Amino acid sequence: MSAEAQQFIASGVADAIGTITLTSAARRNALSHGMMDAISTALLDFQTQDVRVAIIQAEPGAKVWSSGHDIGELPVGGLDPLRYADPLEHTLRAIRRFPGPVIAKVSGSVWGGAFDLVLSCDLVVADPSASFAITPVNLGVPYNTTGLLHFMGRLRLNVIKELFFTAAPAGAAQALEWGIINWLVPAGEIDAFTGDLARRMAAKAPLAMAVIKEQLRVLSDEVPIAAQTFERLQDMRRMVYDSADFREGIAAFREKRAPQFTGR
Ligand code: LCV
Repeated sequence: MSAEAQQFIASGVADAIGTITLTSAARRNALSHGMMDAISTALLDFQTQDVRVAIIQAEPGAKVWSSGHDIGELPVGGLDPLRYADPLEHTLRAIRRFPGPVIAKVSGSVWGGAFDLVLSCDLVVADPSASFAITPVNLGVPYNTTGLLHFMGRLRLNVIKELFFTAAPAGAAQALEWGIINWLVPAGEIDAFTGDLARRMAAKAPLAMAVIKEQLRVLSDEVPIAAQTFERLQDMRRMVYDSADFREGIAAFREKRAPQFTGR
Protein backbone atom coordinates (compact mmCIF):
# COMPACT_ATOMS: atom_id res chain seq x y z
CA MET A 1 0.00 0.00 0.00
CA SER A 2 1.30 3.49 -0.87
CA ALA A 3 2.48 5.92 1.83
CA GLU A 4 -0.37 8.23 0.75
CA ALA A 5 -2.98 5.50 1.30
CA GLN A 6 -1.51 4.66 4.71
CA GLN A 7 -2.61 8.12 5.90
CA PHE A 8 -6.20 7.00 5.54
CA ILE A 9 -6.55 3.22 5.84
CA ALA A 10 -4.87 0.03 6.93
CA SER A 11 -5.57 -3.16 5.02
CA GLY A 12 -4.67 -6.81 5.37
CA VAL A 13 -5.55 -10.27 4.06
CA ALA A 14 -5.90 -13.52 6.00
CA ASP A 15 -7.65 -16.76 4.98
CA ALA A 16 -9.07 -15.18 1.77
CA ILE A 17 -10.67 -12.40 3.82
CA GLY A 18 -9.54 -8.82 3.17
CA THR A 19 -9.96 -6.15 5.85
CA ILE A 20 -9.92 -2.38 5.29
CA THR A 21 -9.68 -0.27 8.46
CA LEU A 22 -10.41 3.46 8.31
CA THR A 23 -7.64 5.15 10.32
CA SER A 24 -8.15 8.90 9.74
CA ALA A 25 -9.63 9.42 13.21
CA ALA A 26 -8.47 13.04 13.54
CA ARG A 27 -10.85 13.94 10.72
CA ARG A 28 -13.45 11.43 11.87
CA ASN A 29 -12.70 9.24 8.83
CA ALA A 30 -14.08 11.89 6.48
CA LEU A 31 -14.36 10.35 3.01
CA SER A 32 -11.70 12.49 1.39
CA HIS A 33 -10.49 11.92 -2.17
CA GLY A 34 -7.35 10.35 -0.67
CA MET A 35 -9.31 7.91 1.48
CA MET A 36 -11.64 7.00 -1.39
CA ASP A 37 -8.73 6.31 -3.72
CA ALA A 38 -7.10 4.21 -0.98
CA ILE A 39 -10.23 2.09 -0.47
CA SER A 40 -10.76 1.60 -4.23
CA THR A 41 -7.11 0.56 -4.66
CA ALA A 42 -7.28 -1.83 -1.70
CA LEU A 43 -10.33 -3.53 -3.24
CA LEU A 44 -8.45 -3.91 -6.53
CA ASP A 45 -5.42 -5.34 -4.67
CA PHE A 46 -7.70 -7.83 -2.90
CA GLN A 47 -8.74 -9.19 -6.29
CA THR A 48 -5.11 -10.03 -7.12
CA GLN A 49 -4.83 -11.91 -3.82
CA ASP A 50 -7.86 -14.17 -4.29
CA VAL A 51 -9.73 -12.40 -1.53
CA ARG A 52 -13.28 -13.76 -1.43
CA VAL A 53 -14.86 -11.59 1.26
CA ALA A 54 -13.97 -8.02 2.29
CA ILE A 55 -14.69 -6.25 5.57
CA ILE A 56 -14.68 -2.44 5.95
CA GLN A 57 -14.38 -1.21 9.54
CA ALA A 58 -13.24 1.68 11.70
CA GLU A 59 -10.60 1.32 14.40
CA PRO A 60 -11.73 -0.44 17.59
CA GLY A 61 -13.71 1.86 19.84
CA ALA A 62 -14.18 4.55 17.20
CA LYS A 63 -17.01 6.93 18.20
CA VAL A 64 -17.36 8.01 14.55
CA TRP A 65 -17.20 5.26 11.92
CA SER A 66 -17.11 7.95 9.23
CA SER A 67 -18.30 11.54 9.07
CA GLY A 68 -19.17 11.21 5.40
CA HIS A 69 -18.00 13.14 2.37
CA ASP A 70 -15.14 15.52 3.16
CA ILE A 71 -17.14 18.74 3.23
CA GLY A 72 -14.02 20.76 2.48
CA GLU A 73 -13.76 18.94 -0.85
CA LEU A 74 -17.34 19.60 -1.95
CA PRO A 75 -17.12 21.94 -4.96
CA VAL A 76 -19.17 25.13 -4.45
CA GLY A 77 -20.14 27.40 -7.35
CA GLY A 78 -21.71 25.65 -10.24
CA LEU A 79 -20.23 22.16 -10.06
CA ASP A 80 -22.25 19.07 -9.19
CA PRO A 81 -20.95 18.08 -5.70
CA LEU A 82 -21.87 14.41 -6.20
CA ARG A 83 -21.02 13.88 -9.86
CA TYR A 84 -20.39 10.48 -11.44
CA ALA A 85 -16.60 10.99 -11.43
CA ASP A 86 -16.46 11.98 -7.73
CA PRO A 87 -13.98 9.65 -5.95
CA LEU A 88 -16.70 8.70 -3.45
CA GLU A 89 -19.02 7.60 -6.26
CA HIS A 90 -16.12 5.68 -7.84
CA THR A 91 -15.54 3.86 -4.55
CA LEU A 92 -19.24 3.03 -4.15
CA ARG A 93 -19.14 1.47 -7.62
CA ALA A 94 -15.96 -0.45 -6.68
CA ILE A 95 -17.71 -1.90 -3.61
CA ARG A 96 -20.85 -2.80 -5.57
CA ARG A 97 -18.78 -4.49 -8.28
CA PHE A 98 -16.28 -6.27 -6.00
CA PRO A 99 -16.64 -9.97 -6.98
CA GLY A 100 -17.54 -11.15 -3.48
CA PRO A 101 -19.42 -10.06 -0.36
CA VAL A 102 -18.31 -6.80 1.27
CA ILE A 103 -19.33 -6.51 4.93
CA ALA A 104 -19.59 -3.14 6.66
CA LYS A 105 -18.68 -3.69 10.31
CA VAL A 106 -20.01 -0.61 12.10
CA SER A 107 -19.34 0.82 15.52
CA GLY A 108 -19.90 4.53 16.06
CA SER A 109 -21.77 7.08 14.01
CA VAL A 110 -22.12 7.03 10.23
CA TRP A 111 -22.86 10.30 8.39
CA GLY A 112 -23.89 11.34 4.90
CA GLY A 113 -22.05 9.66 2.05
CA ALA A 114 -20.66 7.10 4.52
CA PHE A 115 -24.26 5.89 4.97
CA ASP A 116 -24.40 5.40 1.20
CA LEU A 117 -21.08 3.54 1.42
CA VAL A 118 -22.45 1.27 4.18
CA LEU A 119 -25.57 0.56 2.09
CA SER A 120 -23.34 -0.16 -0.91
CA CYS A 121 -21.78 -2.96 1.12
CA ASP A 122 -23.59 -6.28 0.81
CA LEU A 123 -24.16 -6.88 4.52
CA VAL A 124 -24.00 -4.64 7.59
CA VAL A 125 -23.07 -5.85 11.08
CA ALA A 126 -23.28 -3.22 13.81
CA ASP A 127 -22.90 -2.91 17.57
CA PRO A 128 -25.18 -0.84 19.84
CA SER A 129 -22.97 2.27 19.46
CA ALA A 130 -23.82 2.51 15.75
CA SER A 131 -26.03 5.24 14.30
CA PHE A 132 -26.80 6.28 10.73
CA ALA A 133 -27.65 9.77 9.39
CA ILE A 134 -28.05 10.98 5.81
CA THR A 135 -27.45 14.70 5.78
CA PRO A 136 -27.90 16.55 2.45
CA VAL A 137 -30.62 18.79 3.92
CA ASN A 138 -28.16 19.91 6.62
CA LEU A 139 -25.90 21.31 3.92
CA GLY A 140 -28.28 22.15 1.09
CA VAL A 141 -26.80 19.40 -1.10
CA PRO A 142 -28.81 17.93 -4.01
CA TYR A 143 -28.30 14.23 -3.40
CA ASN A 144 -27.54 12.29 -6.58
CA THR A 145 -30.18 10.10 -8.22
CA THR A 146 -27.95 6.99 -8.18
CA GLY A 147 -27.43 7.48 -4.45
CA LEU A 148 -31.19 7.64 -3.88
CA LEU A 149 -31.49 4.37 -5.80
CA HIS A 150 -29.00 2.81 -3.37
CA PHE A 151 -31.35 3.66 -0.51
CA MET A 152 -34.42 2.49 -2.45
CA GLY A 153 -32.73 -0.84 -3.04
CA ARG A 154 -32.55 -1.43 0.71
CA LEU A 155 -35.17 0.54 2.64
CA ARG A 156 -38.91 1.34 2.55
CA LEU A 157 -39.81 4.69 0.92
CA ASN A 158 -41.37 6.15 4.09
CA VAL A 159 -38.20 5.28 6.02
CA ILE A 160 -35.99 6.83 3.31
CA LYS A 161 -38.06 10.02 3.41
CA GLU A 162 -37.84 10.29 7.19
CA LEU A 163 -34.07 9.72 7.09
CA PHE A 164 -33.51 12.31 4.30
CA PHE A 165 -36.06 14.89 5.49
CA THR A 166 -34.98 14.91 9.17
CA ALA A 167 -31.24 14.10 8.71
CA ALA A 168 -31.62 12.62 12.19
CA PRO A 169 -29.34 9.72 13.20
CA ALA A 170 -31.12 6.35 13.41
CA GLY A 171 -29.79 4.40 16.39
CA ALA A 172 -28.75 0.76 16.19
CA ALA A 173 -32.08 -0.73 17.31
CA GLN A 174 -34.01 1.50 14.87
CA ALA A 175 -31.48 0.61 12.14
CA LEU A 176 -32.18 -3.07 12.72
CA GLU A 177 -35.94 -2.54 12.57
CA TRP A 178 -35.69 -0.43 9.41
CA GLY A 179 -33.40 -2.94 7.67
CA ILE A 180 -30.31 -0.71 7.54
CA ILE A 181 -28.29 -3.43 9.29
CA ASN A 182 -28.41 -7.23 8.99
CA TRP A 183 -27.23 -7.98 12.55
CA LEU A 184 -27.02 -6.03 15.81
CA VAL A 185 -24.30 -7.64 17.95
CA PRO A 186 -22.88 -6.72 21.39
CA ALA A 187 -19.67 -4.68 21.05
CA GLY A 188 -17.57 -7.43 22.65
CA GLU A 189 -18.79 -9.99 20.12
CA ILE A 190 -18.84 -8.04 16.83
CA ASP A 191 -15.32 -9.01 15.74
CA ALA A 192 -15.89 -12.75 16.29
CA PHE A 193 -19.39 -12.58 14.78
CA THR A 194 -18.24 -10.73 11.65
CA GLY A 195 -15.20 -12.99 11.25
CA ASP A 196 -17.36 -16.11 11.45
CA LEU A 197 -19.84 -14.67 8.93
CA ALA A 198 -16.98 -13.81 6.55
CA ARG A 199 -15.36 -17.24 6.90
CA ARG A 200 -18.65 -19.03 6.20
CA MET A 201 -19.15 -17.05 2.98
CA ALA A 202 -15.48 -17.36 1.95
CA ALA A 203 -15.85 -21.17 2.03
CA LYS A 204 -18.67 -21.12 -0.56
CA ALA A 205 -18.32 -21.33 -4.36
CA PRO A 206 -16.74 -17.96 -5.33
CA LEU A 207 -17.76 -17.95 -9.00
CA ALA A 208 -21.42 -18.54 -8.19
CA MET A 209 -21.23 -15.94 -5.42
CA ALA A 210 -19.67 -13.31 -7.71
CA VAL A 211 -22.22 -13.83 -10.49
CA ILE A 212 -25.20 -13.79 -8.11
CA LYS A 213 -23.87 -10.54 -6.61
CA GLU A 214 -23.55 -8.96 -10.09
CA GLN A 215 -27.01 -10.18 -11.11
CA LEU A 216 -28.49 -8.58 -7.98
CA ARG A 217 -26.54 -5.34 -8.64
CA VAL A 218 -27.84 -5.09 -12.21
CA LEU A 219 -31.40 -5.88 -11.14
CA SER A 220 -31.33 -3.22 -8.39
CA ASP A 221 -29.03 -0.50 -9.79
CA GLU A 222 -29.77 -0.44 -13.50
CA VAL A 223 -33.25 1.07 -13.41
CA PRO A 224 -34.04 2.69 -16.82
CA ILE A 225 -35.49 6.21 -16.83
CA ALA A 226 -36.28 8.38 -19.86
CA ALA A 227 -33.45 10.67 -20.99
CA GLN A 228 -35.76 13.69 -20.70
CA THR A 229 -36.66 12.71 -17.14
CA PHE A 230 -33.02 12.33 -16.16
CA GLU A 231 -32.21 15.74 -17.68
CA ARG A 232 -35.14 17.32 -15.83
CA LEU A 233 -33.89 15.89 -12.54
CA GLN A 234 -30.35 17.09 -13.31
CA ASP A 235 -31.71 20.60 -14.00
CA MET A 236 -33.51 20.53 -10.64
CA ARG A 237 -30.28 19.39 -8.92
CA ARG A 238 -28.36 22.17 -10.70
CA MET A 239 -30.80 24.74 -9.24
CA VAL A 240 -29.92 23.35 -5.79
CA TYR A 241 -26.15 23.21 -6.12
CA ASP A 242 -26.21 26.71 -7.67
CA SER A 243 -28.27 28.03 -4.75
CA ALA A 244 -27.31 30.43 -2.00
CA ASP A 245 -28.56 27.79 0.45
CA PHE A 246 -25.87 25.30 -0.68
CA ARG A 247 -23.17 27.95 -0.25
CA GLU A 248 -24.65 28.80 3.15
CA GLY A 249 -24.67 25.14 4.23
CA ILE A 250 -20.98 24.71 3.43
CA ALA A 251 -20.02 28.05 4.99
CA ALA A 252 -21.96 27.27 8.17
CA PHE A 253 -20.11 23.97 8.60
CA ARG A 254 -16.78 25.66 8.02
CA GLU A 255 -17.64 28.47 10.48
CA LYS A 256 -19.01 25.94 13.00
CA ARG A 257 -22.42 27.67 13.22
CA ALA A 258 -26.04 26.76 12.41
CA PRO A 259 -26.99 27.47 8.77
CA GLN A 260 -29.73 30.02 7.97
CA PHE A 261 -31.54 28.64 4.90
CA THR A 262 -33.76 31.01 2.84
CA GLY A 263 -34.97 28.71 0.08
CA ARG A 264 -32.99 30.64 -2.53
C1 LCV B 1 -14.59 17.53 6.60
C2 LCV B 1 -14.75 17.01 8.84
C3 LCV B 1 -15.91 16.24 8.60
C4 LCV B 1 -16.37 16.15 7.26
N1 LCV B 1 -15.69 16.81 6.30
O1 LCV B 1 -15.51 16.01 15.96
O2 LCV B 1 -24.84 13.21 2.56
S1 LCV B 1 -24.48 14.52 2.08
O3 LCV B 1 -25.20 14.89 0.88
O4 LCV B 1 -24.60 15.53 3.14
C5 LCV B 1 -22.79 14.47 1.67
C6 LCV B 1 -22.40 15.68 0.87
C7 LCV B 1 -21.94 14.28 2.88
O5 LCV B 1 -21.55 13.19 3.21
O6 LCV B 1 -21.68 15.42 3.59
C8 LCV B 1 -20.97 15.23 4.86
C9 LCV B 1 -22.03 14.93 5.91
N2 LCV B 1 -21.37 14.77 7.25
C10 LCV B 1 -21.72 15.51 8.29
O7 LCV B 1 -22.61 16.35 8.26
C11 LCV B 1 -20.94 15.23 9.59
C12 LCV B 1 -20.00 16.41 9.85
N3 LCV B 1 -19.23 16.18 11.07
C13 LCV B 1 -19.81 16.29 12.30
O8 LCV B 1 -21.01 16.57 12.46
C14 LCV B 1 -18.89 16.03 13.47
O9 LCV B 1 -17.55 16.10 13.00
C15 LCV B 1 -19.13 14.63 14.06
C16 LCV B 1 -20.52 14.59 14.77
C17 LCV B 1 -19.06 13.55 12.97
C18 LCV B 1 -18.00 14.35 15.10
O10 LCV B 1 -17.98 15.42 16.02
P1 LCV B 1 -16.70 15.58 16.94
O11 LCV B 1 -17.00 16.71 17.87
O12 LCV B 1 -16.30 14.26 17.50
P2 LCV B 1 -15.30 17.44 15.25
O13 LCV B 1 -16.56 17.96 14.70
O14 LCV B 1 -14.51 18.33 16.18
O15 LCV B 1 -14.38 17.01 14.01
C19 LCV B 1 -12.99 16.81 14.13
C20 LCV B 1 -12.36 17.43 12.91
O16 LCV B 1 -12.80 16.71 11.74
C21 LCV B 1 -13.42 17.63 10.83
C22 LCV B 1 -13.92 18.77 11.68
O17 LCV B 1 -14.09 19.93 10.89
C23 LCV B 1 -12.81 18.88 12.70
O18 LCV B 1 -11.74 19.55 12.07
P3 LCV B 1 -11.06 20.81 12.83
O19 LCV B 1 -10.45 20.23 14.07
O20 LCV B 1 -10.07 21.31 11.83
O21 LCV B 1 -12.18 21.79 13.12
N4 LCV B 1 -14.52 16.95 10.16
C24 LCV B 1 -15.46 16.19 10.72
N5 LCV B 1 -16.33 15.75 9.80
N6 LCV B 1 -17.44 15.42 6.92
N7 LCV B 1 -14.09 17.66 7.86
